[in-house]
Amino acid sequence: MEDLQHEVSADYGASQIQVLEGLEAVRRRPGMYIGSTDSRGLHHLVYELVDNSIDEAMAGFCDHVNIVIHEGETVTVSDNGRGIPVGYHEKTGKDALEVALTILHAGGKFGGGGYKVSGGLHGVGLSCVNALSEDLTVEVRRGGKVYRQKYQRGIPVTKVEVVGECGDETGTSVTFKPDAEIFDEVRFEFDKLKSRLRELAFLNAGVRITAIDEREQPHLERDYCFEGGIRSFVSHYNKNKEVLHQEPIYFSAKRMENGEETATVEIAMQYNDGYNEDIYTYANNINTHEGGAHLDGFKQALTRAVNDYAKRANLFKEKDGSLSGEDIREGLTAVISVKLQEPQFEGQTKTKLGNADIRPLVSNTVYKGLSEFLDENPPIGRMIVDKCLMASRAREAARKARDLTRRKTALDSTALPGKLSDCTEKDASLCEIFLVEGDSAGGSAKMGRNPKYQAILPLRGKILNVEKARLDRMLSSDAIKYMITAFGAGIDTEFDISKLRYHKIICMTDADVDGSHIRILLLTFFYRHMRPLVDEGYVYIAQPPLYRVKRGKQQWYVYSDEELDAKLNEIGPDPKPEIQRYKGLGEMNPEQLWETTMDPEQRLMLKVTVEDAVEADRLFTLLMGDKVEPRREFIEQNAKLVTDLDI
Ligand code: 0RA
Repeated sequence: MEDLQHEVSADYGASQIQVLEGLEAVRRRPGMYIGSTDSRGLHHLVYELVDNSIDEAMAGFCDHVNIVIHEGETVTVSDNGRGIPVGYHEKTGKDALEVALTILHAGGKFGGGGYKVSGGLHGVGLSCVNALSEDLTVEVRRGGKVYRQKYQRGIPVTKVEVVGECGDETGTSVTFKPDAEIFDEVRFEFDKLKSRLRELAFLNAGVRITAIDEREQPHLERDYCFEGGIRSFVSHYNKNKEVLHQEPIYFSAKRMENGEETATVEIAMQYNDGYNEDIYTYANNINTHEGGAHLDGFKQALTRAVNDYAKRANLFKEKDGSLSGEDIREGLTAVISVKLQEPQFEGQTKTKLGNADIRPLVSNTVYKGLSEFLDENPPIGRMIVDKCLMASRAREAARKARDLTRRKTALDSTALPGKLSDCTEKDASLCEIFLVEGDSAGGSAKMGRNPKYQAILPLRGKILNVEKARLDRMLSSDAIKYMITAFGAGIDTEFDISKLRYHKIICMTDADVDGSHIRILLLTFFYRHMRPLVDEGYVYIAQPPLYRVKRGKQQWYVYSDEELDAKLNEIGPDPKPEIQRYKGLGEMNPEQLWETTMDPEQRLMLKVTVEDAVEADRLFTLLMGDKVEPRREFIEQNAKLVTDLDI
């Protein structure tokens, strides 16, 4: 008896040490587990928990996930799934619940099949969030009882306790407070969470995802549930566009092996009357920005199905030959979502799906489904083929126009735009170019800059609606031509980032409505026509200060209203400081512009992410598209933003 007990506790000791080592590893190198400790990493904590609940939903046991941001920056994620198992866990001698919350890689160990964690962490999510939280409480409803356990920085501070009864309700709820020792700043952004939650609701048809921000009075609430799943997603993307057919076309298939479902694919697609190709691909709810096997399968099948149909239906004229994939994808919005057991993420940013066997599954599904759809809906089929033929002719015309501009610049190799004040440094990795709104700010920037590595290109007037314009017309916009020649890397399919002359492209616009308009235009242009700039993180947004606070000889620049309040508090009311609000860059003299916005030692800049560019693109369509109603709605809904910016 004596011996046995000794053995048990020795065993317990060993597993306890393992746990502490595991948690310590996460706390020492949080970046390895959640990417970073900035705002992005902070929000990642919420996504990790939501992903666990979504996994439970994907396994078919959960249809509601709720997220609450409480006062004091604590967050609760709860679901109505089966509840994390509780009770004695043989191997460790602890409660299974404690194991799930403290042992890395515990997630999958309970088996249960289905698709493993949708996030990138493969089951380490719960314990990572736990390790990185000052306080965490988990509550499980299961078998008629409510169980609770509390932790601090991953270490249990209570046992698993029964704290109530719940009838036949089941579910899991986790409340955590991120550790201020770990994160740069603990401040959740409801807007940031909202877009990911909505995306997850689109990707998991029928799952209701609700979110509440209790820090605001009245509380902000969102409720996302889409019975149409990715069909609704496609409709959402096309909301402000004229569509060629009312309902998105939808296909799905499952792969079964030995009676077990091992993969599913879903595709929704809809043409609009624009010229862009918008294909969003996902694997296990993760946006595969770099594409991969599912995208390849889709493109191949789409090209074959449309060409075969056009031949079958006699829609080609002799001279047409066949349609290229690019022509067929013009004006197409599609969402491809695959779920598979062991996703392989490859590529530079680990967002390219590697699983080759998913390619034929997608391509067979699309070929078969689309061929049937086109045969059964001849008017739509004809419309699609007509549009593709038009794209093909326009592409030919654009190619000719582009040849022309290329020849012009090739003949005259110093043909940098006269407006450009270039820098002297030749090593592109050290060079920056400021795209400055207006000639007067351009003048200040030119005088204030460091001419060795900072170039200035003033942009005047409207940049042109890149959404509607084809390449041939776009090239008639001076601003666009100047940017293309100044950057030196070409455009569209011929864009060659190795030729780029500046590794920082910095948008410097005023903090008002026009400024944000121009910024949206620029980002949309880069996203549409110089995509690698965005992917490689070469695009930045300058952050000029909003105010200058001055007292006697001392002065401070502040970049937001919150910062202004803080500064005024800090320096006190006596003697009364002088506050200047900058309405535009033009109000700053060259020295001020340098000090506050351009000097690499002092300035604040935002790096543009693909998500920012996608959002800019969406806003752009809204502001520039043909539809008037959504534009009015946007301006109404953002009246506060507009007035805030335009005092
Ligand atoms: C493994 C097994 C079972 C449930 C879960 C994991 C589970 C984990 C989380 C995390 C957040 N919400 C969750 N919901 C469920 C249950 C196995 C069974 O009951 O047979």
